[in-house]
Amino acid sequence: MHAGVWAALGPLLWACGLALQGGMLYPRESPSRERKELDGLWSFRADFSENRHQGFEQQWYRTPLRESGPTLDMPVPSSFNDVGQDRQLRNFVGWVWYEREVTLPQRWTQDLGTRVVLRIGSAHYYAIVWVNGVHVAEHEGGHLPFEADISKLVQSGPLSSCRITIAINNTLTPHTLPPGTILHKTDPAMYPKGYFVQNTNFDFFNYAGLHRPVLVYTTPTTYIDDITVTTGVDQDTGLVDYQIFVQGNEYFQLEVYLLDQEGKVVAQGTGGRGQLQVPNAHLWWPYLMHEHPAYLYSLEVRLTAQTAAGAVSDFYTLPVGIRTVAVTEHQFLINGKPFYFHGVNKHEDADIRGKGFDWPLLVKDFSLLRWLGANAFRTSHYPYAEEVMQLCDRYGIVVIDESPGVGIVLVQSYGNESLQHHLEVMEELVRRDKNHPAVVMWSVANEPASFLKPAGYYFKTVIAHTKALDPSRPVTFVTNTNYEADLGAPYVDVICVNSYYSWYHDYGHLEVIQLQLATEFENWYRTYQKPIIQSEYGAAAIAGFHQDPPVMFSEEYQKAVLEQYHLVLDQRRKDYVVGELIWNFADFMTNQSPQRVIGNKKGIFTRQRQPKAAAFLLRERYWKLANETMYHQSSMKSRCLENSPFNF
Ligand code: GCB
Repeated sequence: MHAGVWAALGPLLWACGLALQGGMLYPRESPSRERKELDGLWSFRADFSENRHQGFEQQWYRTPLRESGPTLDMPVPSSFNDVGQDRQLRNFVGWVWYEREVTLPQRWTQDLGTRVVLRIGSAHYYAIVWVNGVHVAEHEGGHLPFEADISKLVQSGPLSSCRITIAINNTLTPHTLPPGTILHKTDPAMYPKGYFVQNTNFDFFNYAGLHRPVLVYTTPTTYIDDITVTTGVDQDTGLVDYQIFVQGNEYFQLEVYLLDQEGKVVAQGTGGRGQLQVPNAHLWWPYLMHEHPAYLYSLEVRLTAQTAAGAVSDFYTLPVGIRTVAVTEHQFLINGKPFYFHGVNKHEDADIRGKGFDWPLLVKDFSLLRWLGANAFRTSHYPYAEEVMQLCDRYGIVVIDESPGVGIVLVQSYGNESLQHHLEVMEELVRRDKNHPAVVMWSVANEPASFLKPAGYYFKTVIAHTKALDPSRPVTFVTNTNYEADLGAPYVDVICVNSYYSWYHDYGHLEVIQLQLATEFENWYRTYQKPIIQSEYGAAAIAGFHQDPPVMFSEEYQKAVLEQYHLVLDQRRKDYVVGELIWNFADFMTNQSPQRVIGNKKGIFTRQRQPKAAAFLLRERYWKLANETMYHQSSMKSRCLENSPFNF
């Protein structure tokens, strides 16, 4: 590795091999738990020094950031890239520093029976955290939450305020997920001193910063650390298997109540592990598959323990959807019924905020999904915010939950170091998302070079590990490799395949699509006898560009490509094709290149979420599919027809 890469990474390397500890329950308020959100303006500085290391050399975490130099106001959550006018900051690679002073309620800092936890929803890519200058956490990976117990620090003095400093490095190396490389260009006739670039093999902008909510929350010192729920169905009875982990005390009692949406207790149990049986259970059904989709029960967990200081209670309520998932040779089953994915691939991406979490944007996106008649999406190409997953549970939008394993194309990225990290990321992802009924499949990677020799062992291991972590869900990875060359395909449960006929080759020749797609489907199915999802297809269209007969980049061409795909999908969905996910829901930002026009324009909505012509085409198709393939209940059918914007 070039010395400069080490300089750019710095302490990134300290943390390789950190073991996973504890649960990662979403912080919810309860009679025993409080939370304080730290959204808003933070102080910020990018370390532009040549080795990107001045912040560590001068220990910027020791004193308020404003004392070591000028700072900017930086909104959280947000990417730092697009909020200012500075081109250098937009493209910055290296360490940036965030800081925020927080005043905590007095009880949190004085009651030694209270545990105070700092939680960071996501910090892309590598983060180091200090509280009042004391190192409390490090985390690798930009899309999953991490926490630090800061009770001792905030309860040690008379002050109820604390200073949180977070240093974040967005550098990607062959061993990060996603991987990347740093290239130093040293020809003095061509490049200024210190010039380097971050290369990646994925097609979205490497936004960075504090992308998701940061908060401080409390629990008692004896607390519910983790809950795992899996569900089953036996005739009309719903089965809810639960396992609860407690920290802080060996002696405790647990009571568990399952409440329906009216607040009525429908089942109860005691102890850390058990099965609840729910007669005449309301199942969790996907949107458009049932007249009451997305039914959620509430699992109330009550912990009591005796401590030296007296009795302690902790309460946590988890939403639970009762449903089953299964895969046959040619079907994907939810609650025993064939499910056809008609949906989208998304990105966490928008103007100004980049990958920053934003409630209005989230609600808009779900409005559009429902308008479209989409019943599913894939979290291409990394785990999305927890709040997104919660809305999927509530609205019945089925999720293929993807890891950040995108752009794994270098041989170095198939070595042991990368593999170990990939396994850890899958652990973190499963730990975070295992209880979401909306999540029906894990995707361990997108378009890796799965034909390279080490890819077979690599994917066999990652997929087996994921199945061991969660035997209740199928596992896939998304390929664009030829069916004969793909070394990962034997291990997946569902073949997810991307293709761009008449876009990346045979430009403008719409007449090749049907033949090429049909041949591809047949080859995959003949070789593996597994259900297939068309996990990406599409064409770019610049909103407002019109050309008839269709020409690439016009709205008409985008529509025409989709229509050709749909003809083949309509034949094969009767056999073994179990889904179609358009690339992409909305236009999104990418690196600059002559192939991209201020980002990738394959959205059926613009980046501002306005429809292109293809959105109306897909809307018509998805509602039609919903009416054809839904669970055949006559009342459901009439209801769907009523709500459908079309009259079939
Ligand atoms: C793909 C990738 C996706 C790209 C897309 C494209 O196969 O999975 O990340 O954005 O193609 O538009 O080229």
